[in-house]
Amino acid sequence: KSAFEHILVSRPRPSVALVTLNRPKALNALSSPLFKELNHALELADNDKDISSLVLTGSEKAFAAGADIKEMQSKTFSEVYSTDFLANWAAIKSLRKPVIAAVSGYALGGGAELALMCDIILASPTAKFGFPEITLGVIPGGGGTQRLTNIVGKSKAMELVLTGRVFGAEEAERWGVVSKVVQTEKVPGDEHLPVVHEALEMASKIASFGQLATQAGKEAVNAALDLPLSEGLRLERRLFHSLFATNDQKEGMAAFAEKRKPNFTHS
Ligand code: CO8
Repeated sequence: KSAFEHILVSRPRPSVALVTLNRPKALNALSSPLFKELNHALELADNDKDISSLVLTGSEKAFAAGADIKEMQSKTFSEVYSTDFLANWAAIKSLRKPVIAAVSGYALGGGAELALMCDIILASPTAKFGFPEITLGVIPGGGGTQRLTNIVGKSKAMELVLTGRVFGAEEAERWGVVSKVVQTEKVPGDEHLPVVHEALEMASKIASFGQLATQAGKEAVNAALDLPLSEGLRLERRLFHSLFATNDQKEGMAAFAEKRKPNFTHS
């Protein structure tokens, strides 16, 4: 367990870091002090050779109910503009290692945006996503209008951003916002919520492969959202080529030929 005030950090599986947002009294509302800790913890994990993948979660009731409205309430334009407020709340998207969001309960506003910055989202059937910023006289500011639109298309994104309507796990899965809804039966012998358990299992699976290949896979998929197809295909092919310079490619293919398990060394 960690010495942080607003988050908990643990290593419940070999090579897997679990980061838990922990402001229960405010439904994990996202504040500047919380992000200071979160960014620090994420950077440590990203630079730790013994960590291969991460899981980010909240509580059963709330992944995060948005940015801390009480912190934002009295801010002025000159303050938010001159400090580029929110810019350093997006550090998670620069991580090289895969991050899985395990969402239970509210993921609203900045909470939904934080989940969308992760690489994979798993949801419990209780998950409630939404962009209620419009009800507060603002709009999403953490990438919601861009990342949501990339996933669900213009009409649905407009509806969600302009009405603030909350949507559940089932719709989120149907639209591709989440990759899977995890049922709520407790896993015997596991202290975690089922959705967190499943995310840890997935993170362990990812951690069983070579870090260089998982990093390249993440880089290539992310490029699909940014680059024209021809450039994305070229980047993918170059990354594919580059992996032939790694020991893990030699080991992975030798293990297949010799009908044994590979022993990846992340080199
Ligand atoms: N900010 C600050 N405090 C909050 C927030 C929040 N976003 N959400 C909940 N809380 C606090 C409540 O004020 C309350 O505190 P207190 O006990 O001191 O009054 C406590 O958490 C419990 O909340 P409720 O009593 O309201 O609990 P309910 O179960 O009745 O309701 C809801 C739960 C529906 C989630 C309700 O709390 C709610 O509507 N919260 C606000 C949701 C919201 O509007 N979120 C969007 C915020 S704007 C935003 O996120 C901008 C994005 C910026 C980009 C970020 C990039 C990562």
